[in-house]
Parts: sequence; C-alpha cells; structure tokens
Amino acid sequence: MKIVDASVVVASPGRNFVTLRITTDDGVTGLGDATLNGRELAVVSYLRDHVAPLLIGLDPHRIEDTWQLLYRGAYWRRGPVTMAAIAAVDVALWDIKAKVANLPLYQLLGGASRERVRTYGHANGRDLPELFESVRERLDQGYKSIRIQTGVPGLKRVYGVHGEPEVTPDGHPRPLVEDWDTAAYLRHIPTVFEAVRSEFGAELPLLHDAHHRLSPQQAARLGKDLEPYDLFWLEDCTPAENQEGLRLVRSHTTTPLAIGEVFNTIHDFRTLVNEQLIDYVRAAVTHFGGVSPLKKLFDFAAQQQIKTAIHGPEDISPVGMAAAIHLDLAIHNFGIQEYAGYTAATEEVFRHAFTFDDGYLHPGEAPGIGVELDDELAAAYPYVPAYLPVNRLADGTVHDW
Ligand code: KDG
Ligand code: MG
Repeated sequence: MKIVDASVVVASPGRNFVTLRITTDDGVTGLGDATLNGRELAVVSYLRDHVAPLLIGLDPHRIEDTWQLLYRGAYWRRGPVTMAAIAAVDVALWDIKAKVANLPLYQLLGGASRERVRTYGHANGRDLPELFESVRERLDQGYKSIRIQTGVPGLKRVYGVHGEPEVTPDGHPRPLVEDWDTAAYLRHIPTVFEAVRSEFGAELPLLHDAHHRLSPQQAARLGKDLEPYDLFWLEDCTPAENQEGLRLVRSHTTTPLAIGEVFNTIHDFRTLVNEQLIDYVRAAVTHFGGVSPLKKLFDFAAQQQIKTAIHGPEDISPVGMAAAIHLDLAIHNFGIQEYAGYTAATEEVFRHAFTFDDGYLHPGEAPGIGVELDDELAAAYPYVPAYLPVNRLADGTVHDW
C-alpha cells in the first residue's frame, strides 16, 4: 500500500479549519486536523510545500517511522506550526490504518477503558446574571462540569466574554484589543465563585481558565483564595514555559492545576510532570504532533498520577476532536475532555460518528476516526482572515492573552 495523494482543505464554516486528506493507491483516505488559530496559512504552506511531496510513495502503515522522519528530518524541531503539520499526518495515517483494519481507532489504541467520555463545557457572562444564565444553558445541554469565565468590573473586554472583532477602514481584520488589570481580577474572581457556589450548590464541578495571565506569586494567591470553592481545576495560571515557576504555586495551594494547551512536545512538560507540579496535562492532538506523541505524554504523566484533559475548544476541528475522543476512551489515566461544540455549518461540513449525549462523548464505532469531510460544502466556506485577540494594560503595555 502506498500514499498517492496528500491535499489540504481550508474551510471556514463559522471559523477557519485546516484539514489534511491522505489517499492511498487502494483508494483509502485518512483525515488529520492542522488548524492553528490565527496562523492557519502557515501550516497550510508547511504541509503543501514541504510535507505533501515527501509523503507520496510512502507506506501509510508506517506511522511511527513517518512521524520520526518528519520530526527529525526537518532538523528544526518543535513549534506549533511544525507540530500541527506533523499532527495532521499522524492522525490521517491512524485513520487509514484503522479503516484498513475495519476498526474504530480506539480499538487500535488498546480498546475501551470506559463506556463514555466525561466532558466540561464553557459558561461565560459579563456579569453574574449573564453567567448564571449561561451555566443553566450548559446544564440543560447535559454538561456535568462547567468552566466559569466572567467580566471584571472596570474592564471592558475580558477572555471568554467575547467582543466584536475589529476591522481597518480598508477591511483588513485586526486583533480585538482586550484590557487587563491583574489586581482587579484577583479581587473579583473569588467573589464570582462564591456566588456560583451559592446559586448552584457544592457538588457541581467548576473550572476556571486564568489564560496565562498571572505571575507565580499571583497564581499562588488565586489558588489559595479559591480553595473554599473546591475547583475541579485552575487552568493556565501562569505562562508555563517557565515550568519551574509552578513550584511556588504548588507549594502554596491545593487547588488542582491544569496546564498545556499551548505546548507542543513532551519536553514542555518534563519538569511539570517529573515534580508532579500539575494535576492535568492539557495538550491538544492537533498541536502536539498527533495521537502517537500524545499517548507517550499521557503514559509519562500516568507515572506521577497526573490525568489528562485534551484541549477541545471551537478551534480544534471535528477531525482533531474525534481523534481526541478515541484516545480519551482508550487510555487509563483519562481525566476530562473539553468540548465546546460546533456551529451547524461545521457539523454539515464535517460529518462525524462521535456523539455528545447527557454530557458525555463517545467516538462511535465507524472504522477509522469516524469523520468525513464534504469537499463541495467546504468550498462554499472560503478562508476568512482572522486573529486571536490581544491584551493591554491601562497604560497600553501588552499583557499575555
Ligand atoms: O485559539 C485559542 C483557544 O484555543 C484558547 O483560547 C482556548 O484557552 C482555551 C481553552 O481552554 O479552551
Ligand atoms: Mg485554556
């Protein structure tokens, strides 16, 4: 069996998605997600110009060898563009292998370790009434665990509480500018969790994403202040490329910590895992080089009783999400899966076997990862230039977003 084609489809059914399709001489196809929010076309070029020509003629069954060839063979290691491109190849090859075996991917990863995959959803609100309404909506949809993000008094636009994107007079998009004040945030967030607990009770698992905005000292204070509200986790409390900074946070709080959605190799987690500085590893299949390296990370994390929580926002396509759900079902140290859901247009472009029911996901029993891409429909949603927001302090200084 040989690879005869590797082509890239870019579609924007509500937001941009980049999908790789690999085809074999037997006519079997596999899909991989290569979406890198705000930098999509860099990965498209990496795949079309540099990777696709190398794949033609290779045996699609040699997944590990192809992964090593793309990772080591580029000489230039790591980074989100490279690892998103490699991830798309890895997942497309797993899709092909599982289709040829006539098995859903999770069966090739060791089979099911559970019946269904627990999820959490997002609740957002500018103020408490809006937030409570959003929590109720998620509960009505079946979610059993909920991430809480709110506005902060005095700040106009904050992460998770969406604003309108900005456009230059000639129509080119600009990053939305949010504003930030760490002191106001640190004062406000514990009062939000106090209010949510008194409205929704002690038992509802609650999460919060600090989105890389705090120093280790500030994160330690927030973790301590949130202890009375028994969070499921506090996410990305610091920009954690400074892995050693988590020692300070960890030594001051028992609030569980989750980190890793911007990481793309196991090396980014080395100190965090070896010293058990976090409780959940949060990398995405799509940004971490695929199912093969993510499974290795999860096995490494399991040795320190660390659980998994694959990144699953709206900007991971249903292809990346499907691969994640197969992995979630198979591994032993699964923690929780983020699932933000998709627009109706996205659901039409990407037909998927995975299901969301009563707050739980299941990958389905279709051979492969269980996703088909409708090319004709995809062509009706061309690429739309778009950026992630940026963040500035009151004096104009750029802050982490
Ligand atoms: O593209 C950026 C998003 O993926 C990110 O902001 C989402 O933090 C996020 C999350 O936890 O889902
Ligand atoms: Mg996050």
